[in-house]
Amino acid sequence: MFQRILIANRGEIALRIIRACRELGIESVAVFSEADRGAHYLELADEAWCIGPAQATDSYLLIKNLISVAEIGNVQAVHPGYGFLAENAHFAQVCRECNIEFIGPPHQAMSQLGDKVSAREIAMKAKVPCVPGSDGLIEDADEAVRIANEIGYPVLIKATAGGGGKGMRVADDETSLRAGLQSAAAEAEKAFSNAGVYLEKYIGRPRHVEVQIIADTHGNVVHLWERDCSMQRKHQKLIEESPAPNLPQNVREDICNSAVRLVKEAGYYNAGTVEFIVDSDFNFYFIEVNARIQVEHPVTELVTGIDLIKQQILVAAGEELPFRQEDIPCNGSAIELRVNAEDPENDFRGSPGTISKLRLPGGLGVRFDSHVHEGYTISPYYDSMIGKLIVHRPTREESIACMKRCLREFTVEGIKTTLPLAEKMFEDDAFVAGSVDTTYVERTY
Ligand code: MV4
Repeated sequence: MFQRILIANRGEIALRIIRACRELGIESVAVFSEADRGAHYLELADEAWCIGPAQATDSYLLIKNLISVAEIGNVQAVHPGYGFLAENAHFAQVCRECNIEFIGPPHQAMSQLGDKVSAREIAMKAKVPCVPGSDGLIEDADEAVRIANEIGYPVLIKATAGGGGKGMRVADDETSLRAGLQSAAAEAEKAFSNAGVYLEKYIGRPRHVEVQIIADTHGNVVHLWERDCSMQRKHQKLIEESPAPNLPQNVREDICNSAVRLVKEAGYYNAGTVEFIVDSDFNFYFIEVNARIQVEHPVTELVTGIDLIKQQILVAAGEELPFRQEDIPCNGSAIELRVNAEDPENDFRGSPGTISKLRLPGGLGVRFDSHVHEGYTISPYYDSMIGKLIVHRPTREESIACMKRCLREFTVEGIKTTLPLAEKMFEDDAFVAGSVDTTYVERTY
């Protein structure tokens, strides 16, 4: 087992990993940029090292500084959290070459699944339903037009090195397809240094259902049920929940078992999420794999009772999973609300600043994962999420009632937050009915 772990991240996920280490009796080495100096969560780590200025490319993304801390901090493993270097296969490789265990998937599987076209090929081999589309990258526009005529418009042009919606274009006819191919390839080249694009039939108004997976290095792979993340705006999730509302049990099991088959086929291990879209007839289609722990992992921890960060560390240390698929329940209903320092009245513009007053909700089934405190200054250098409010109750109705009670108790002053929008969302009839799709928030709010 590891004696010391470097946490190559910041904020609420760094605190989350510090807590898991503490409970496992593992020392934690935290890092901070000048913008995060003095944040209270750093005091909970055994050590905290400054790795550079606020700019992420000179601190949290700077591999050589992170590896330097790993060396002088004498750690045996590094946990990347999410964002920053969590899905950077080069970082995973550098860690392993420096004899530091990377708490995450093997870099080969990370690269293979990070490439959307090769992920589709693996999915098809594993008999996981994929959206009808091109068989690999699009080599020329005429080929694209032929494929689009076969699968029918509208079609979606996607960047193979993209993800999370970046570099996607919808085309309704041949003209917009030819134009879309040019602009998507140019954007992909600029954003990912990889202009490769592929085609998929556009599934209108899909739900976003993702499956939590964890696999060890002994061939054991289990799913930890699904999360519905359809309440999102411009690919930024606002609310996530488990189980997915109004999804028939047989569909749930098919989606979750498909995710297990895909991960097995890819030779993947550690935690990961297999993302699907689901149409109004409950047909589900594989979209992409997120080869990291995700922001919304607490939703799954609450319905399964499994500490995912601890399991990641144990798997990275070579332990076998301590549970089998039949041991994993999905108890009750968990709903997570992301709380962002953004102004919903101003197109969700970031609202950095100092929190002058903070009153947190509590009570049975209430969890608030956050690094902030009264007097904390939200930096403009990093993402705007200040915390996640997660509630877990026996039924979805009770969870919604509990969330609404928490929102009445929750007070944040000194910055604008998305809390006023949250109150409206939890009152929203379509949301309460569990019938929203991924376009709902943008169409309604
Ligand atoms: C799609 C789709 C419709 N049809 N693929 C968005 C980014 C990545 N998660 C995949 N995404 C989508 N792929 C086909 N063939 C609709 C989306 C999509 C979406 C998917 C999941 C969650 C939120 C979304 C928001 C807009 C579009």
